Amino acid sequence: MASVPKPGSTGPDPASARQEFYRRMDRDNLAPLWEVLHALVLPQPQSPCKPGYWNYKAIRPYIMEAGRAISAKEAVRRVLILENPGLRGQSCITRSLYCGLQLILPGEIAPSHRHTQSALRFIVEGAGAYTAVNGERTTMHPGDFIITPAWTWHDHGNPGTEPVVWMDGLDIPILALFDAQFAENYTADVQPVTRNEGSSFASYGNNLAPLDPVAPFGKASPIFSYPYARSRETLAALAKNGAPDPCHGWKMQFINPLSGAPAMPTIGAFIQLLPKGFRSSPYRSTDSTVYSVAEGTGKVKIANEEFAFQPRDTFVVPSWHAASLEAGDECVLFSYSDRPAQLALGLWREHRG
Ligand code: GTQ
Repeated sequence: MASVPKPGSTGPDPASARQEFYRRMDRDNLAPLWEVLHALVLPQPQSPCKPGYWNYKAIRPYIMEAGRAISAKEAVRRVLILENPGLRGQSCITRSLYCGLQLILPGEIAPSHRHTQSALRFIVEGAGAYTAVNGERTTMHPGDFIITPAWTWHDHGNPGTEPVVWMDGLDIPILALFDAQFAENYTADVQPVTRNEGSSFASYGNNLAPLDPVAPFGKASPIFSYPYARSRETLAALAKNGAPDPCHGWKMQFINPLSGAPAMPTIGAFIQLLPKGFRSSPYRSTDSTVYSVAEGTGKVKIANEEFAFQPRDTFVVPSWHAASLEAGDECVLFSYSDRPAQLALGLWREHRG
């Protein structure tokens, strides 16, 4: 039956006429916004990133098996990637961040390279391995927070007697988003040591700075190791003074002492103490956050999911998911997120309660 074309339509059947219109423009790499607008501009975050939890006891056998399957040198970095259950196959734990657990066995080295991605290490198990950053080595202990600023030469080695496992956090998806990746290998597997261990910390890590401080790593902190002993002592002192924050307990961020800014420009890192029996108020923020449990047992509720955690476990809280923490005994949690990047762009939001 012939019908009078309606205003704005191009034929008798508006729906099929539109489909035909879309097919024609599709050949010229065009698409109609009105078909996808609702999915492009959302009233609030609707991340495909899901809550995730990795029990260290359960996954440790795979990490040790990786130690038998390939050498650190052959692998370059012998790492099991923690993939977000909602983002499988994309090598990421959130949409903006990568997370992996790296193993280095006694006597091994992981060869020197540099890249424009920034990296952090949080030591999960074992001591005695080192990471070298632009000519200075730092020895790893459980709970240490170590950074590898963008474009710094870095290699890892284990002259000690026990396997060492650490969490790697990198901004790989951010660099991919901007198509701004560069990387190169050093001319030797192990870079030369040019400064004594502890020199960076002596220059910048004791509330003192040289009279003409240079920023050796640009926007990133000139301290590349933040020892756990210091962080832990600070948290213990804070907990003797005043009440814990209802959402976070006592929570601090790792900073660049030259600027007061976060230790790296794209990735923020935090450490918090929850007193025994603490139950937090729900909290949400736009920075999806990865947690590693340094001490204590407890529970985290993320939207409708609940996970019990113990030391060395990892969990991830996606953007704008309400999270509540419950401490069985006293807990120390390390965490990292893309908060500095969001803050720099004026995007970061939080909501308490
Ligand atoms: O140590 O340089 O987990 O380049 C992934 C990529 C670690 C590293 C990772 C890397 C590194």
